[in-house]
Amino acid sequence: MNRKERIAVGIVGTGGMGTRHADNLHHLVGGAYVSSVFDVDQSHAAHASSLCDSAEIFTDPVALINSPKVDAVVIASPDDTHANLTLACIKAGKPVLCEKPLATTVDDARDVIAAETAFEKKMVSVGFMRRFDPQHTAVKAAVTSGELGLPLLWKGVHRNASVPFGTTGATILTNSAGHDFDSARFLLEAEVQEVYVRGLKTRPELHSDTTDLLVFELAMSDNRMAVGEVYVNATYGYEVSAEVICQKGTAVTLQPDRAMVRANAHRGFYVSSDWLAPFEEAYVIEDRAWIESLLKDTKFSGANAWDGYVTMVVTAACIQSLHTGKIVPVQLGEKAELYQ
Ligand code: ISE
Repeated sequence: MNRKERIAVGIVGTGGMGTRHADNLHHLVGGAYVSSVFDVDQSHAAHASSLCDSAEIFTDPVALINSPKVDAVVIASPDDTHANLTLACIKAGKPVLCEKPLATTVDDARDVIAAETAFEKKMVSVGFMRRFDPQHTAVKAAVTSGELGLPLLWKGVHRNASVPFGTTGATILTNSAGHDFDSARFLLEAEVQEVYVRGLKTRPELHSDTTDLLVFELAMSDNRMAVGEVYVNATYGYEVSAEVICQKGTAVTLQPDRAMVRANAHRGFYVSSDWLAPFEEAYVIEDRAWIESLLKDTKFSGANAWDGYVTMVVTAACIQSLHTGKIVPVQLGEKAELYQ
């Protein structure tokens, strides 16, 4: 891509997440505008287009990717379409911000790594937005300051109000827990070596394949470890937190509470059910960082294809552990020069 003053972005998938990126990129990110949108549900695409000065509506995602009016692409379509669409972007020579997960199988993630390595330039960014969340980056700054001593343990909580009926443990590990695996790697600056996962169905009326409360343990490099709870039917609302326990102190994310509410003989804070709400700022910062990296042709500070691949390998090991009840080793294979 030649150096441009403004990047024309095409959005593939304009559900909640894609529309959020479209709105951010078109209105809140200098140096970018949304030129094109696609969604299988054309009414969603029309809505996103109306937010972005009538961006062109496509009926085929690959036609959008190949359009001369598109410089860079955001992929926010269903998870199992991510890898193929990312490959189409690499083939077209277009930088892509792919929502997590990069792929839903290790083989597909490996194909992306292989294609990008053959292209000999980093084209793929992955939307692990916690890396841009002010609470998470404040924890990272405290840990890397050295004041707390060596980091030892990451402890995470990830609760969703509810998920669609019948969501399996494997889907929860792929779609939700990937954020936690990436957060642990990011905050501890260590690699996952072994995983162990347990899970249960929290209500008898749920589908028999459902494992909606999961607990994982990760053994990590450099004598570090991680433990996390992922509970996707928590009912009361959406919450995420991460704490890093170090030799001499700990740092934990604070919830961005905006007001204390007094009502009904009670004093407290609202908890949103919407998972986009607590990370509103993180998504804007992420989109800005991505566009800046494209305008200046510099390294994106967020997750790359290698991080997306590693998360998928860890996820696959976790699915195996959940199903077998055993500790599963994580084997990443060789890291190509491009990602060193
Ligand atoms: C969703 O796709 C997200 O990315 C949210 O951050 C996560 O909490 C939720 O579980 C996922 O379904």
